[in-house]
Amino acid sequence: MYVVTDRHQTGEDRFQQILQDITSEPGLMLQIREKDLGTRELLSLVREIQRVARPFQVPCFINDRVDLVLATQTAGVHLRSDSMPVKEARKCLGPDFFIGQSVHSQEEAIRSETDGADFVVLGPIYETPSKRKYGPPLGVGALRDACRRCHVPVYAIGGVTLARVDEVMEVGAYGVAVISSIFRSPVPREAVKHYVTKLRANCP
Ligand code: 3NM
Repeated sequence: MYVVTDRHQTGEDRFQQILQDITSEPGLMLQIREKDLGTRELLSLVREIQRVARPFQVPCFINDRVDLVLATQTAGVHLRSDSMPVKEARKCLGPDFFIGQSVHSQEEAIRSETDGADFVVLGPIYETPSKRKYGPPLGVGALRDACRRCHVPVYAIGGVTLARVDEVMEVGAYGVAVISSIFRSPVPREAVKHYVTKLRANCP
């Protein structure tokens, strides 16, 4: 269960509260994706999230910022498709950090794996108001093809709801990445719990 942050969907106070509530749920990993924050603000947010997440050993990834991963020693970086290339990020980070990457086609997924990404996040699989930039949804057929061809874990993102977990797992997804179904849930912790239960039920 890969939860991607977006404090604009909640407001600051509720955002902090949600992070505190969900990090104690087992099976979670977090991507800190607050693209509009300046370096210092982002650094303090990362440290704040680490303070909450570390006791529960929740792996944290920082969107795009290899430098902040090194500074804060989070689990790794989450690269965008237009971020520093995976190979360059690997040169900076070495073998001990994870590198995940967002990809928007099967070809990008394979390239990312070949370049050394540890996992990829493919989307948008479904229609999502959270991100229209990447055009129409790819659909589960594209997810199936990417999962067949990639050896690294492929997470499904974009409009993934609890009701769609079975479908994406059936076609071979390793897990799901979500924003709104957690940050817009009235009970985020329960939402995470339901996702993790459903994901575990789909594990071979
Ligand atoms: N990346 P929600 S879709 C951050 O396709 C993000 O790469 C996407 O939000 C991609 O869970 C997306 O609310 C938004 O649909 C996911």
